[in-house]
This record gives sequence, structure tokens and C-alpha cells, in this order.
Amino acid sequence: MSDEILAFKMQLKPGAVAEYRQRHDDLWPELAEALRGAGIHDYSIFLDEDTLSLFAVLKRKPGYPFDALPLRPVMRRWWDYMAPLMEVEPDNKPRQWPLPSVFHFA
Ligand code: RM4
Repeated sequence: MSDEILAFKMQLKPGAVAEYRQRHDDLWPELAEALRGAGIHDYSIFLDEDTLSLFAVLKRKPGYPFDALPLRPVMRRWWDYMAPLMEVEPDNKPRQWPLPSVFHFA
């Protein structure tokens, strides 16, 4: 089984770009570990500077507990920490819009 590629959008708040970038430059090692433990790798987030849309794309290894990631305390702490910078759900999870794939050139 090969990796699955997932893409989704999130939305930054005005004035939050520099802080959002800095916090990801300083990604908590325990969050990196949780992402890896969920089978995530090659994870990038791109910014549309006109709309402040964030475009995330990641690879997901099969057989890892990907769905358990939102239950991890470190993930919740990160989402609480990032909530002032992003559009979020009532529980502080970032609002996410899935992006279906329409092309892949391997
Ligand atoms: C984002 C957002 C995502 C998380 C990445 C690492 O700002 O919180 O949910 O996967 O950071």
C-alpha cells in the first residue's frame, strides 16, 4: 500500500502571517513526534497572500493511527495555542476545507 496524499485549506486571520510562520519554524518537538506517530510526513503549508488561505498538503503512511491525532493532548495544546491566529471550530480545531485531488504527476 502506498502513501495517501491529503490536501486541505485553512484560514489565517489578518495580521497573523509573521507569527504563524514563526510558530511553525519553532514547531514543538513533541508535536513533530505526534505527527510522525500518526504516519504524517512531507507536510507543507502554503500561504495565499491575497486571501490568507493556507493550503496544506501532506502524505499519510498506511497503518498508522492517523484518526487518533486530534485526541492527543499535544495536538489540542497546539490548536489552543494557534487559535488566536486562525479561523477555528468551537473546540479550537482549525476550520478545514478538504481539497479533492484532480491531478497527480508522479
Ligand atoms: C497548523 C494547524 C494544523 C497543524 C499544523 C502543524 O497551524 O494547527 O492543524 O497540523 O499547524
